[in-house]
Amino acid sequence: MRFGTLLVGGLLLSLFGIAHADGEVVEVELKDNQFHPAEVEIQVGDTVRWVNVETRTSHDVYFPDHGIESPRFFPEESFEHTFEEPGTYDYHCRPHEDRDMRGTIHVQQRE
Ligand SMILES: [Cu+2]
Repeated sequence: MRFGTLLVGGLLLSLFGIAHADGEVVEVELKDNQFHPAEVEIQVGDTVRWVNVETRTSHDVYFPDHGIESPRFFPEESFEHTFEEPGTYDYHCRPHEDRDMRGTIHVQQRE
């Protein structure tokens, strides 16, 4: 059971995680005016990289409660942020807030 859990965890890490200093880098794609995935779980010290994969639309990433904001970025551009405090971080894209372009980053304390 424990071995199975470790195996699945390792597989998920190898699929979604990319080594980056002491934390992982998790990618969120900006596509069709949505964040994919909209909900992400990471650990303290991990980095989220938002990658614009649209054909022509620009977006931004704005956390109104945490003072984190990106400039507007265009297809093939990205923005990243490393989360150093545990918590729930709600964000949205300011140009597309009225289209419900939003997401949440859940940052867990590293064990
Ligand atoms: Cu947008």
